[in-house]
Formats: sequence, C-alpha cells, structure tokens
Amino acid sequence: MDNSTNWQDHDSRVEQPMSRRNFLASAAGSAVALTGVPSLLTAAGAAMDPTAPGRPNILLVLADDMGFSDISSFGGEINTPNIDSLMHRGIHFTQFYNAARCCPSRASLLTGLYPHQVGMGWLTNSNLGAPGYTGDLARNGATLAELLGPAGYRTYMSGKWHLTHVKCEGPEGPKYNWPLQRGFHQFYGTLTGNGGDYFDPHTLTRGNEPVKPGKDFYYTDAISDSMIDFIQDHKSDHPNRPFFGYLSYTAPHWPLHALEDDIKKYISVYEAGWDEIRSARYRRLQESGLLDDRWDLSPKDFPSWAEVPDETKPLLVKRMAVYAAQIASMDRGIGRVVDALRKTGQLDNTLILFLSDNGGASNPISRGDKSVDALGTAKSFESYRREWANVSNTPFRMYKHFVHEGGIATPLIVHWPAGIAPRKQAVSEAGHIIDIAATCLDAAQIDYPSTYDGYAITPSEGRSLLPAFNGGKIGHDALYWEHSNNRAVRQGKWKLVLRKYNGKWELYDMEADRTEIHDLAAMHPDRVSRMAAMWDDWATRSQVYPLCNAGWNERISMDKGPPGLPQRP
Ligand SMILES: [Ca+2]
Repeated sequence: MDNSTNWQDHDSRVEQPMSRRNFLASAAGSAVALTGVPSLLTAAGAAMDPTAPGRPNILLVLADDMGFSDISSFGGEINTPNIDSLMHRGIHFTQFYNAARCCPSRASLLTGLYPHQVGMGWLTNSNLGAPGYTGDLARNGATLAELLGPAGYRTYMSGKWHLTHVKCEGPEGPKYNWPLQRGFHQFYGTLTGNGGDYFDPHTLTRGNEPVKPGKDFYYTDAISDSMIDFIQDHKSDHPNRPFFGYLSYTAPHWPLHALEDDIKKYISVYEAGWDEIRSARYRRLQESGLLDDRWDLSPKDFPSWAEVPDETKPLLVKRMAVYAAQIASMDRGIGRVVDALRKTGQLDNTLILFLSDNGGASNPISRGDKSVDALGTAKSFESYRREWANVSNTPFRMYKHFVHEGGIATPLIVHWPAGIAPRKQAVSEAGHIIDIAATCLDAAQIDYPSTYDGYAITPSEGRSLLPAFNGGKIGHDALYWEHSNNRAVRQGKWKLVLRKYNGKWELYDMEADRTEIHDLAAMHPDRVSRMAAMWDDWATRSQVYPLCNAGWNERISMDKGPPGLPQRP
C-alpha cells in the first residue's frame, strides 16, 4: 500500500488487434516470421485445437517499481546478466510505457484495456464510487488467463496480484476477484499490493488458501521457485498443451529487504553517490544507442551528493545497495526460470516478455529499526526515496505515479527464439502496456471476444506487437494516461502532459526532447488545444471522469467497499 505519504503533496479506437492472418500478411517477406513459426501459418483462421503444435508458451515477467535504467543492458550498474541475455537473444523496445502505478498497470496488462475501463483508475485501497475507480477488477474486461485457459492453455501465476479490493484480501475473501476466480489454474503469491514484506509477506496464498512462509524464506526466491515448479509439473502433466505463466515479482518495490550477500556487493558501488551514478548511466545509455544524442539529462530537484553530510552517507549508500540487491535477486530468479524452460525443452517456443509496472518510486517510507545495520533486514521497513529513484529513472523526469517519462517509461524485452530473430536495433516506436494482452492473444491465435462468461467485454484498446517483433509497425494513433489527476496523451512525436488536478498542460517534441525539458506549449497553442480535446474525448469514453481532487487519506475515507460481482445482463 503506497500509503505512507500523501502523493498530492509530493513535489516533493477502439481498434481490434491485428488478426493472425493480417499479421502474417504484414510480415510476408520476413523470413523469420514465415520460417520461424510455420505452425502459425497452417493454423491461421483454423478452429482452435488446444494441442496444435507450435502455439507458443507465454511467460509474462513483471518487475515492480523498477526504473528505466536499472538493468545493466539499459545503462544500469546493477548486475542483471539473465535479463540482459534475454535482450541480446531477442529484441527490445525503448519507448514502451506502463500505466504509472502497480494495480493500474496490472489491470491493463491482463485485460488489454486502459485501467479506468476496468475500475482500476486509482488503487485497490478504496472504491471511490465511480465505475473507473472501484479498486476491483471489473467484469467487462477478461484476463489473459480467462481467455487463454478455455483455448487450451494451462495458466499459472506466481507473485503479486493486486487486482482485488483490499477488503477482499482476507482468507475468507470474498474471492470473486482472486487469481483462480479470474482464470488461473494455479496461483502462489500475494493478493495485496500492500508493500509486501519480503521475509513474511502479507496475504501469502496458494490457490485459494493462506500459507505460511517456510524456513529461510525470501519472497523473490519463492516467486521464482513457484514458477519453476509450475513449469516442471506442466511438462510432465500436460506435455501437449501450451502454458501461460505470469511471473509477477514484488521486487524492487519497497520495503528495502534483500539478502546480505547481495547487498554487500553493491555498497562500494554506491559510495560514488547519486550524481556520479546518474551521469554514468546517462553516458552508457547514449553509448549503447538507447538514447538519442539530442536528449539532455533532465535536471534533478534535490541536493548534490557533495552536499550530503558524511555521517549520513553510509545510510543512503546502503539504501541503494539494498534496492540493487533486490533487482539482482530477481534477475537470478529469472535466470533459474529460463533454465527450467531450457531443461524441459520449452525455451525455444516460449514467448517471454519482461517489463516494469511503473518507474522508480520516490515515496519516503520509514518504519521499524532505522539503523544502518538493520537496513535490508526484516527489522527494517524503508524505501530508497527520491534521489535514488531519480537515478533509477535516468535520464527522465519525475517518478512512479506521475505520467512524465520517469513514471511511465519501461524497458520491454522480448525473447522468443522460434518467433523472433535477435536484433540489436531497438524498436523505438511508442507502445503501451495495453498492447501486451493483444500480443499474447495474437501469438496464441485467439480473437479478443465481445463477451466472456455472460458479461459484455469492452473492445481491446491494445494493438498486437507481433508485427513490430519482425520490423513492422505497432501503429497507435494516440496513447493516453491518467493517474491521480496526472494526465498525458502521446501522438506521434508529440506528448501533452500535466501534473495535479489544476495543473497546466506542457507540450514536448519527443523526437528532439524525450527528457521533457523544453516545454513548447506556448509556441503551439493550437496543438495543445487539439491534443487536450483528444485527451478529454478519451477520458469521457474510458470512465476517467469524474476526476477526484482528494488526497490519499480522503480517498481512503471515501471507500464504498468492494463493489461485488455484478449481475449478468
Ligand atoms: Ca509498482
């Protein structure tokens, strides 16, 4: 629960995804698309056969609160060889976006809709009494598990759910929006997004039942172990079926909890301080071609490292060391999961997608033992705060929950040996987390339905990324955001963005200035009006209105409780 600070005070076409047949037509001429996935050709338009060979397994890997430049292949100094290896043997996107916060991004990821369209405009902590803000995943969006399961896929989830109202998280539920009730055959993980303790996570659940952590428990490892078990059992129990795995880590979301051996490796790294680390990331991003040379490093809004009193530095250094250790541990887990796929002969035809649900989080969280020694252990409950979050989000401005690039930009790495030829050149067209579900359904040869389980389903907002996997276009007309009154629309090279309820629109040319430094709103008033009207049209049709000008505590006090399972028409 992001509840320890009041964020408001912090300044502290709907268009159906491209069909399989159209994708193949658009990919004609691409040897990889035609030779790499021959079964897709024969299956195009055919009746669904759950055991049809060649339909890929799908593994969605989600990091939590990880910034744009944390992993080493995106400029970071954090050792992430396993994620990097997926990138080097696959493809990567440099202008991919999430929905700025945990549960909104997860709602979009699983349904292919904008968060408000399925009740997740804000958080699961409160039902604000409007359809876009119930805090409980609505039934007019079907989850990937609900769609892939009936089509023959086995569906497994390990990790953080965060899609049911907080008052449904207890052992007695109501469970209508728990993973097994939203299409997953097996689930191990936590229901809450409530700042999960890594040594004794709240709401730890297997299937529909609460479970206790075992000896020497560390949640990131447990999430990885559980997915490895699912993959191994799948190979022996369902050898002729594909699977969908949702590997949803809580790392590196606060609290700062990590294993001592991992933390130790990073102390000396971060003694360099945040200015030097950020500059080094910016330099590596430019050298690797992930950033355009025209994009300046955004100015920071806090003191330089040299101004930090020496006696405070060990605590600040260790905060970032624990954060890095959390990512290193996740990377090691991803490596073990990939190894399980390889050893069971399933790696080549598994479509793996890796991304983060939002940018680095600036919230100051502090509970428990505040000593340097306790930091990283179960005695302490801390966050890494704005300065290091700014480093995580290098070279961008702002943080988790905002919709400037620092809040919403994520690496997207895609690995699928049977379907994608490795490519060093990044995909730099803008894509959005609404596209992931469309992509998975396209790869699995499933159309997004108009009804599911008796409920009418809102048409998908996402577009399949499959054409882009092999050099084609994603082709969005425009992309939209709203979270806690922060608003944005991106159309081609232009981005219109504002902060806060009474904020003022800023306009950026993202080709020349992706770091959002040079506001061009005053120079292009007509474009500002036009794009603001586009945003308003989207907000009107997507349950974004009414906007709520209330801080955290007031929003919690507004809670109308879980909306319950709606009646079928
Ligand atoms: Ca998150």
